[in-house]
Amino acid sequence: MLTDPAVCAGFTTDWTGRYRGSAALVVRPADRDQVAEVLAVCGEFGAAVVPQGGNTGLVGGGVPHNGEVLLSLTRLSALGPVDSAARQVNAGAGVRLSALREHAAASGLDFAVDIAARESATVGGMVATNAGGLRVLRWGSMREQVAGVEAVLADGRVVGSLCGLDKDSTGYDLAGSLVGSEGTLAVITAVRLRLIPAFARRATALLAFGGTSDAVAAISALRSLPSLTSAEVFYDDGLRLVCAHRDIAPPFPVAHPVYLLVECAADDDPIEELGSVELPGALDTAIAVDETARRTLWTYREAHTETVNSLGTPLKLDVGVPVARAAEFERAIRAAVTSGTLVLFGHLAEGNFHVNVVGADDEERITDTVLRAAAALGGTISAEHGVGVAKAAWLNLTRSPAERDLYAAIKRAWDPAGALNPGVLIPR
Ligand code: 2HG
Ligand code: ZN
Repeated sequence: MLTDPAVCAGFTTDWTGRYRGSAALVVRPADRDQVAEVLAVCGEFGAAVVPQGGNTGLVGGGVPHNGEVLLSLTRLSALGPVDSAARQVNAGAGVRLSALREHAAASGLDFAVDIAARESATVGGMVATNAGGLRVLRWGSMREQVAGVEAVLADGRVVGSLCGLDKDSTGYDLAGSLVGSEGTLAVITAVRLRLIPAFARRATALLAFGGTSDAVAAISALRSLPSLTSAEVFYDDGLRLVCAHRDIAPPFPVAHPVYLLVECAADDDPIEELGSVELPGALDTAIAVDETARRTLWTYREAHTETVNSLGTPLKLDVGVPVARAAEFERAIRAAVTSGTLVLFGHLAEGNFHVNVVGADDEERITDTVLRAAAALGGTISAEHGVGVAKAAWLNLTRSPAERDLYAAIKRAWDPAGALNPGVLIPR
């Protein structure tokens, strides 16, 4: 248990510096039963609790805003043996994504979801936010990987199972309810996760286009490849900032408006099949021939987040639109953001844009406009980061009154006293 404000600061501030709260205390239990005891005691004293994993969240959903008890799950880092017959593994909520992937690799397997925050993000938080990341086009988000969840209710009772049955037709999907629940229903203590084959060969290329619609057309063509794993978009303005921040050379001698980073993974080298796809709109292509070149291509994309942070405290809006409407959305956003520095990038195959704005003098208006634009195109106000406190007030854009009534009823059923993560997902 930590109480020194200087020590607690690392738990009460988010990674961007936008959300700075305070905690009555930080509790770091070592296992599920200690989590249950902590919750039971907090219940007795009527103390609200904010669960936290690796504190890599970007929507203010994992930091205490009003002096709650901060429940850190990072010590729940046990990994069970890989069940190769079922291709599943049990992981404590505090297992870091990179540790999970290393553990799976020792058995010739891998975990499907990969995100840039892999060294710090924990699987409990990734399940709680239904994290997506860089390989969703092939294997889906966290929801698709979850075979079981164990969690503790606000009153200290333990629910869920880690048996990982692939077939179970016995009513409500309790584990599924916790995926994307953002710590508002129960505290996830362990998960059973599906694993995938670890492919030996990867081919990575950076393609340049004149516009987003050409990049979308390229994705349609590339989808004919069963090995296609990633299709990530960024733009020239963002690339220039990344190159300056990292002090690296740009990928091409001339600048292009749009870049698409594509990766294929297979048992046999997928480079030839990647090269065989006709991409009429492509203006330039850089293919990584070795691991160093592959890492460099990924740096252009993955260093966007740290580059944006280096400019100031960013406004971050993770939104999604149907991919066929991605170009329309991009145009609308560029027209709407008239102050500050706009940096757009994301996961184009899912129409998932990360709208980052630094130094704007009208953040509230930008937030409202961007979220409304996504909703108006049949999209979502959060594709993979969650709603948190950042977007709770805008949930009405994509959830009807009847659906929000259901949200409130579900919250009451799991957490009658409203002790878990108050203000997150469902506004206070
Ligand atoms: C990514 O795709 C993450 O790199 C972070 O989701 C996005 O920084 C962001 O806005
Ligand atoms: Zn992302």
